[in-house]
Amino acid sequence: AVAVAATSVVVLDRGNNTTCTINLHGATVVSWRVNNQEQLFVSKLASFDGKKAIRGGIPFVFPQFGPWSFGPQHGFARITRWHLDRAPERLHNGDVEAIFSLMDNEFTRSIWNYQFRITYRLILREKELHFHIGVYNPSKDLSFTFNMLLHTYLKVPDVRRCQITGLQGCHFIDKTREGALYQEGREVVTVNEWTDRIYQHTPQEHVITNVVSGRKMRLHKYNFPDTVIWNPWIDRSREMSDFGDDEFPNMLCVEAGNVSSPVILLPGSCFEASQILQQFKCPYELAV
Ligand code: TA6
Repeated sequence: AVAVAATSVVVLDRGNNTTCTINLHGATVVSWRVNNQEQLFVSKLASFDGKKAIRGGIPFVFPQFGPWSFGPQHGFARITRWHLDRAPERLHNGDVEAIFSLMDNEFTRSIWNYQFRITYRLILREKELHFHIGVYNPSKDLSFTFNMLLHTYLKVPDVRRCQITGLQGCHFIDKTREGALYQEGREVVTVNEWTDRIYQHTPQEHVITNVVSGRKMRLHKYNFPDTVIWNPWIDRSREMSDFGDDEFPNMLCVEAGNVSSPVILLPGSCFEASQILQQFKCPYELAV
């Protein structure tokens, strides 16, 4: 137990070069390797000093998405130390599972005075990473509302070659155009400029093409009705001290969350949401 208390990093190792690494700071997944290929982007300038969110991987956004008059942008979960409830263990089917939790503490209550408990279960499968989240309200009489989002930074060879499906017809808030509301007309969305959009009530599945080693990434989500697409491009890259000026071509944020309408959690109730990331080759792709 002492060893665990000392460490900040938990590794799930499924064997044959399939691993997942979580930093207890923000329960941030900082690495997911499939056949020893890294699937996630982490900036070379990311800070791991526990003072700010890790720039990359999959930060856990809760209870607020975006600017917050009560506290830090994107809430406190991604800058708070989580607890390892269950160390990595192999399941009967060969998957590896670990369970993390975060509950209210002096720091969170100083910002947002509600009791809560989040359980975060990660399961590493052969070419998949599963995220199961439960948010529980232990209060006898107080409800609270929250946003929640997995801020996934995908690693890509060149973002200009990526296509994102599953957004056509959805309305989106465009933060590059003063938050105006538009409707997506394209069957596949591409990113060729600063992009910062909150797509609302999106389908449960997106496919992102041309991720690492030219493969595709399927993002399946449950109870996460919205999808944020973000790439800072060159000018906003320069505004971030923990993001290299030349890094924007190699990342694409596709973020499943509850953003456009906060979740209302009644006393004694629980909210569950999950995401599955699955890396796959095009079925008709020639075996190279
Ligand atoms: O998810 C997109 C976004 O809301 C962008 O507006 C940008 O601010 C990004 O999050 C990163 O935010 P951060 O607080 O991590 O710098």
